[in-house]
Amino acid sequence: MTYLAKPRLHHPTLAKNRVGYTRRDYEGKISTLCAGCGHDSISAAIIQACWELDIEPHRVAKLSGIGCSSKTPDYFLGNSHGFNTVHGRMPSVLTGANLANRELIYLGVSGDGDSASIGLGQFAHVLRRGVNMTYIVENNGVYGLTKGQFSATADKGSKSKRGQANNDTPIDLASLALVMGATFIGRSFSGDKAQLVPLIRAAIAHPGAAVIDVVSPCVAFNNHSGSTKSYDYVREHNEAVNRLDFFPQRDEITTEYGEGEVIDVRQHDGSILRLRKLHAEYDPGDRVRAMAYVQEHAARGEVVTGLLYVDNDACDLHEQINSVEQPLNTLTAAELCPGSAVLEKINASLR
Ligand SMILES: Cc1ncc(C[n+]2csc(CCOP(=O)(O)OP(=O)(O)O)c2C)c(N)n1
Ligand code: SF4
Ligand SMILES: [Mg+2]
Repeated sequence: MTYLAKPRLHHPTLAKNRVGYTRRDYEGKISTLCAGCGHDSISAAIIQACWELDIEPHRVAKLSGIGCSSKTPDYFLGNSHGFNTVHGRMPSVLTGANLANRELIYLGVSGDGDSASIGLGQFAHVLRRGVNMTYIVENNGVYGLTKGQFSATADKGSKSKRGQANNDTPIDLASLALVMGATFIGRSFSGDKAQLVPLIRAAIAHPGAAVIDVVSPCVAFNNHSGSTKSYDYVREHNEAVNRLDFFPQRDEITTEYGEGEVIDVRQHDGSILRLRKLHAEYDPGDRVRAMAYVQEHAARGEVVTGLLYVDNDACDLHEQINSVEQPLNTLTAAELCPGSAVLEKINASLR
């Protein structure tokens, strides 16, 4: 219950990261979600990833829409900036915040209803604009908060709790992200923390639009047989194409692997994505083949997970529009409004 405050005292022996915080310093309020909801496991993975990355909580801005998934930012990073926006509108608010201050780390949290129905246009545009953020979709195939109606990501033929079949073609958000030009695309499962935490770490470090579609079972409305978003179904049909580990620039890589077992992809900032291939032919650098691969496997009822695509030359919206580097709130009035003479000159150049 949110009115039950978590004890603020920490055991003195709790491990601290390089910026002096314990893992508990990245927690939020006590979750009010149903016990066993996949979304709580994703919150735990976000907490773990931010703690491991030594991020100072006040440098993070977490934004969400409406839904059980969009409530979760209340349950992690209690000392970060937060904005619970309107249903499906998180991407445009995040874009505005990012344009005003590029120094924060932007974390967008959404649901399949929030992103694939009312917010579908916003989802598409924030990706094609290359806004530097980590966009996590907590995908359970239903509108959990409003009692379990099929969402647009529900698979054709999958059954509701009452046995009714879904006749609509599903929207695959990872495939859509590939088409819309996102430069980091992952898919994971809330029940697979070992896969999810490194994906979140790498997505946060990625200097462009990063999306992770996380299948996150709704235990109240979509965890029965006949559902393709249940714990059992995803465990049985999970086709992981690779296993990712992420090493920030400062970390020394100590684990040894035999030749050919892993590929290391060095990023511009010196960090390393270490990929252990589970499917030899899968190349996360090939956007077009990734689309075909994901679709072919979806047609067989398989859920392809892992790092699906990464563009190592990604650039973000600020680079494309050549915007000012300083946060807007640090500029003077004269810099923000250079006066009528300058406006006159701009207008004249457009005539
Ligand atoms: C403008 C508007 N339309 C409809 C609603 C009702 N509504 C609240 S949450 C929701 C869907 C949430 O589904 P999803 O994003 O998948 O989140 P989940 O609860 O499944 O995590 C809807 C339709 C709303 N709050 N605002
Ligand atoms: S209704 Fe579903 S999505 Fe919402 S908290 Fe419960 S299990 Fe999670
Ligand atoms: Mg949902």
